[in-house]
Amino acid sequence: MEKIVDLRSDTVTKPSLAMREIMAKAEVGDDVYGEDPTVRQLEEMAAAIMGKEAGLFVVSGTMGNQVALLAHTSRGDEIILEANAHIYTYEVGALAVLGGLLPKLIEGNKGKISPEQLKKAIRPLNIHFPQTTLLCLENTSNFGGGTVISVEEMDQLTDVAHGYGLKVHLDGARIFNAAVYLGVPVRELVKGVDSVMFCLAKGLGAPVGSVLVGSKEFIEKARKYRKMLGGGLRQSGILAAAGIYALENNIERLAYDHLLARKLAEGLAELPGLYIDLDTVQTNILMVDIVREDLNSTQLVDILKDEGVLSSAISEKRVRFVTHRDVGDKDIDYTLQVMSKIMMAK
Ligand code: TLP
Repeated sequence: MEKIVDLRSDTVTKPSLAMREIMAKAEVGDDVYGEDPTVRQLEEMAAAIMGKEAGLFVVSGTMGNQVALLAHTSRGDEIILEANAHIYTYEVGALAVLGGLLPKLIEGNKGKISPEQLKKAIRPLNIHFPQTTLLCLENTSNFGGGTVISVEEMDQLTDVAHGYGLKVHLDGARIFNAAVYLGVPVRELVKGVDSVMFCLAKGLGAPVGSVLVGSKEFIEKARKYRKMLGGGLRQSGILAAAGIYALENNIERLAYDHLLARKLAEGLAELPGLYIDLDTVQTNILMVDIVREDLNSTQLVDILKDEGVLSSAISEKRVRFVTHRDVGDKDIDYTLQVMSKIMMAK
């Protein structure tokens, strides 16, 4: 197999030569002693970009989200999430195992909940009830299909949550995709939330890492939880350097990933046996539903793999394609050609 087009996730991107060179030269120290200047630089840079007081470098999005939950809540609290939120569905039940938290799920529309739904989900004070203390948002929504929550919608939701005394954590794994789609500075989009986790190792192309940002007090607490979870790293400036490079060089290109996802979506929407809600194709994620009795997602993923195209089965009939900096226009043409061959065959 000479050709591989890997559309499983934007996590598969490999660091470029320029990024590797910067990593090799990074100034480092022991970060548990607070002595790694490159990690400190990344944390300060991330906080400034997001308009928050402080930042914390973590190894993964999952770790960033989970230390945020620990730092915001107490055991037995209830937290509100959209039903398909990554924090609930894809983080190995950590919110229950580590945090002792109860999830209150709201069925959203394309990954988004409304302020009215939120108001209804917040528990009133009552001796029998757990206390609702945190709202988690996800922008873009992964399982919503890369859908974006606008600045106005973010503001409305955070206003309601704060009005009831809740804190708000944003799973912003792909927040830069949202900001690029909306054409707004990312700090504008996250101004109402108390904490943001964003990933460097997805569309931004770094090999490892996420950053959690928030108030100084919150980040101090989170730093302690990160240590507890085994995330106190040593000469991690090597990794942080890749993150700095990614923030300086790789944000604007996300627009091209969005363009390619759109092209793929429009091409696939023409084929028989597939359904795509084109309204959801806003950023770099594309959810495709198979509307044919004789084909399920695992089979389609396997057939595609034989042709050198990698994708992910999300549910019985749903396949996910994600564009990123290691795929180009020709790869999308090839994918469309292969998909057309598969769907036309009978
Ligand atoms: N998402 C991965 C998989 O876990 C599904 C992917 O390929 O999309 N929040 C969101 C919204 C995410 O999409 C992810 C990863 C995470 C958090 C967790 O990040 P990592 O994988 O770094 O722990």
